[in-house]
Amino acid sequence: MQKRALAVHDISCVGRCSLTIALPVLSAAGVNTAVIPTALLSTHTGEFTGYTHLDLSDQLKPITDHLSTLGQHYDAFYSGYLASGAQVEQILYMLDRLADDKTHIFVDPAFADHGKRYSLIDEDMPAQMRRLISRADTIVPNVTEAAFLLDEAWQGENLTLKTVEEHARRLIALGPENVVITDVTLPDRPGETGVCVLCSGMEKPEFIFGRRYEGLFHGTGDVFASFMLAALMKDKAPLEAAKLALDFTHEAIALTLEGCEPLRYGLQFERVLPRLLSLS
Ligand code: PXL
Repeated sequence: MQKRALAVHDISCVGRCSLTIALPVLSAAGVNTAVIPTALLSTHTGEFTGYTHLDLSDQLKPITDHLSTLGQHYDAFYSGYLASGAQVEQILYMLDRLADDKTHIFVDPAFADHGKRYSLIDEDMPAQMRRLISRADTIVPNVTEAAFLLDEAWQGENLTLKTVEEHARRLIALGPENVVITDVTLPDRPGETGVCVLCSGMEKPEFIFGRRYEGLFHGTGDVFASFMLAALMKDKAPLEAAKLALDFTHEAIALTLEGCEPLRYGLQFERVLPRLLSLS
């Protein structure tokens, strides 16, 4: 039977991120994907200025209440960028009404990168997001978000394997079954970047590394997360899904660098979708 997902992120009109990635990627995986937009922006907030921003918080409860009358089962609930920490309360409300015990709750915290919260994100977000990840099956924070979620300082270029392992263990203790920490770059592995995967039942976290590409690639976390959820919806185990997602994301970065579009417009993930279409 065709799987169904509900993707809850912002819509940024231009500059691939959030729903403009989640929707095509999940669709290419054959997943029927419904959306609830958390905010409407003209562009994402990295490397663009003058963007518009409409917080859609007042729409979330009425949309949830209406959708809950339809009685549909969602195989995945996928949350990403939220307009504010306060919106977490409404996401928890959505989970109570639209998810059931067979729904895979996949949370991309999507609020910070490179040691800093995104421009519009309030200070309350990490504490609120901690409530949401405790309800999740899978979380995919980057190294910055992992540190914020644990109330730890960002280690930047001094990050060690041991710290990432410890963060993964402390995050899994908060409730999720699978923790994937992305954007792991270590001083003793120059030229490489990767992810740390810890699933319940694994004795220790596993690291997967690939080539590091120099540059600021906007929306990379969203591309990785969407490919990982797509692979999970194709019944791949979490570790295999993370490996596939990393591979697809690295290919999208390489193809983007071959093109001549400015990097702020995001990764040319569309060029990798044929591979996802043929993934059995
Ligand atoms: O890619 C994460 C993201 C999503 N949505 C908006 C953003 C960002 C990162 O900057 O600004 C609006």
